[in-house]
Amino acid sequence: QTLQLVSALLLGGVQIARDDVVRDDPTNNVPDNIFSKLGMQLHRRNQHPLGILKNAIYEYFDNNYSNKFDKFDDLSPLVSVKQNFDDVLVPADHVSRSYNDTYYVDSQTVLRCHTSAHQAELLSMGYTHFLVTGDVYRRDSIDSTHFPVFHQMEGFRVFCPDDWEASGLDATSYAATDLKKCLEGLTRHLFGAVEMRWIDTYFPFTNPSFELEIYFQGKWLEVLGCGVTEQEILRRSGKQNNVAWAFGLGLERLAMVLFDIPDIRLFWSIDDRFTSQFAKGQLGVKFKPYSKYPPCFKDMSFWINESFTENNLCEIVRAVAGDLVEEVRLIDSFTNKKGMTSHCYRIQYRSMERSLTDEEVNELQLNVREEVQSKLKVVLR
Ligand code: FA5
Ligand code: MG
Repeated sequence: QTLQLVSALLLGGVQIARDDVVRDDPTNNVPDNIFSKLGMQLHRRNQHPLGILKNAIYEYFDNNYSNKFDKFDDLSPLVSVKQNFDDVLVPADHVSRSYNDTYYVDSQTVLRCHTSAHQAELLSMGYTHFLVTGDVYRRDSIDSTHFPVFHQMEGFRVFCPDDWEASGLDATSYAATDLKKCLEGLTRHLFGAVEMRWIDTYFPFTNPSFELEIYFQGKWLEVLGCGVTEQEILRRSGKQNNVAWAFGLGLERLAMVLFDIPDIRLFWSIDDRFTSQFAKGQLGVKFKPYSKYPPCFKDMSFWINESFTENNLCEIVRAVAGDLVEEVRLIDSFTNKKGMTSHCYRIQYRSMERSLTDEEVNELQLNVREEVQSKLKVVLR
């Protein structure tokens, strides 16, 4: 087995070998196609839409806050279960902890599924205003706005009693108001006018919690989660007299809207018809699709079993077809008299760069069918 080293510099000074991340071990579910993305750090490339966006957000914070935000963008994505979940109060039985949702390197180490994994540590190091940008990893569904590796920027701001006492508001309302004002200002800085709306939601680490959605390609697209930090998180780092807000932006989602990028896979393209369209500091240049190659659809039906999950199916399709898969969609489901449930999935293949041949797609589909049968132990119909 070749030892593929990821550059030491690229992972916060930690040298990581493939054997450290991908293992044939039941406590490890990291496939090679995910390992190959580690250390790419698209968000640190000034000519890449994600780097251009990160820099534009930095600019907003630099211009609008006299109290400078400390910036981190090369913290290692390998974090402990404690950092990723416990430190941000994710309950022991929360779905996000499952092997179905998160990539585990071993039982105590994960590929971070959000940049919130760094909140508690930075807080206890004494930082009170900070931005953390990084690649995050999730087992997830497959379509044009979801990818198993994407990028987030975390923002965190701590307030002192002096900040809210003069306002006449209670601490929580003060922080929530400031948070929304900050993010609405950021949205205007990035987009000018854009249709957006706030949705109430739940996160274990904030209360109240909100999501911001932006209208894009005829749909509301969720671009960020945020809220007023749970007091317990502040208390644990000795800040029981403070209040704070936090947000987590999905950088691809914002960049899709800003640059008119229709498919999330394009961020990984090395085709210069993509890369040459973006330049340092140029925010919101509209992407001109160089062509749209025809999609190819393949359906497959099978009887599911108790352990079947859609994320597991998507993982297999990704492992076989890589970026050639555009969408995996459940198109039919029924349960027969014996209580057996059948699912029919439509797999959409399309290359961003060229036309796929029938032979090639048939081969992919054949491999998907074999893998699905042997790994998921389902009965193909
Ligand atoms: C979180 O990850 C929270 N940590 C955000 C947060 C931080 C809330 C601090 C409160 C305080 P969520 O799972 O909703 O939340 O993800 C945040 C954003 O990441 C989403 O709004 C979306 O823009 C983006 N996102 C989520 N999943 C994917 C995916 N598979 N591909 C691309 N972007 C995604
Ligand atoms: Mg969400």
